[in-house]
Parts: sequence; C-alpha cells; structure tokens
Amino acid sequence: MSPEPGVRRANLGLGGNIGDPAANMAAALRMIDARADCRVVTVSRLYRTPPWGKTDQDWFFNACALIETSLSPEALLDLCLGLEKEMNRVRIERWGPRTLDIDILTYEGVTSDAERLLLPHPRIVERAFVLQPLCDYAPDTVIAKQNARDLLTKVDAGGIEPVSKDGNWWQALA
Ligand code: PH2
Ligand code: MG
Ligand code: MG
Repeated sequence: MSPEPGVRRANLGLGGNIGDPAANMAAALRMIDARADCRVVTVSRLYRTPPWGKTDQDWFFNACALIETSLSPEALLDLCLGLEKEMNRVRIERWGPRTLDIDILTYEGVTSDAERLLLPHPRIVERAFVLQPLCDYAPDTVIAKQNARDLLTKVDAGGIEPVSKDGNWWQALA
C-alpha cells in the first residue's frame, strides 16, 4: 500500500463543531506546517456547514488543505489522530459532535481498502462540506473517476457558506 519513499501530496479534510473548532483547525494546520516532515501548501477558505449524516447537532466549521509530506499514509493518519487527541477529542458516537476531525481525503499515488485507512476517503463523493472547500483550490481532483467540480454539482450544498475571505485564516488565528 505504501509508495516509494519521497515527498507526496495529500489532501486533508478538517472539521469540528464543539468549543472553538476554527481555532483547533488553525492550530492543527500550524502544527502540521511546523513539522520537518510536512508542509502546508494550500488551504481552502473556512466554511460554516450544516451537520450532515447526524443532523441533530451544531453546525460545523469545515476546510480542506493540501499538504506535502514524507510520512507514509499510515504515519500521516497517526499524526492526524494524535492532533485530534491533543484538541481533546473524545469519540462517543459515529458522526457525532467533535472538537476536531482530520481526515485524509487523498494521498498521492495511493488507493487503499485497508480497514483502518480507506483511500481516497469513500464518502467525499456525497459530502458537500468536503467537496465545496476542496473545489476552492483543487476542483480537478479526481475521486472515483469524477472530478470534484462535477461531484459538487450532484450533492446538496445548501447552507454552506464561506466565513473567511481567503485561505489564510489558519495563520491569523491564535
Ligand atoms: N463530519 C462528520 C459527520 N457530519 N457534517 C458536517 N457539516 N461537517 C463535518 O465535518 C461532519 C459532518 C463525520 O466525520
Ligand atoms: Mg475522522
Ligand atoms: Mg470525518
């Protein structure tokens, strides 16, 4: 499953709806960028999004980020889960409220059907809260043989609104 060593590009999906999720997402991106083995290349605008899947919970903040990393997909997943833990995430119910969620959406050159890490992320295609931010900077990303721009036209993006003017929000927040 792991490609040859080297620097790869990966897209991350970030979200949260408890406490100060935007600050948690910003802090996580800064911690990723500060590492020697990762670099944040591009970040989408920050969005407000209605809860999807489990609708009786607060609205979310969501964003996507393109990174470059020398970490394997598995090591990148461990990093993401570690950052979630650092932001006091507690896992209680599937799709339930969370302080911070970081999902690997795509990892360059890798498809995986491993139980722990499915790549590309299998539910991107149905989630406007992922497709909309991803289309800010990478509408040509191909998932399940379709590009993100076309996939976005097929899902309900109602209520999703950008709340930052550009992709620099994560650098400015404390
Ligand atoms: N994450 C979920 C379930 N539902 N809804 C929105 N709007 N944003 C999310 O990040 C989200 C969700 C599980 O990962
Ligand atoms: Mg997750
Ligand atoms: Mg998720």
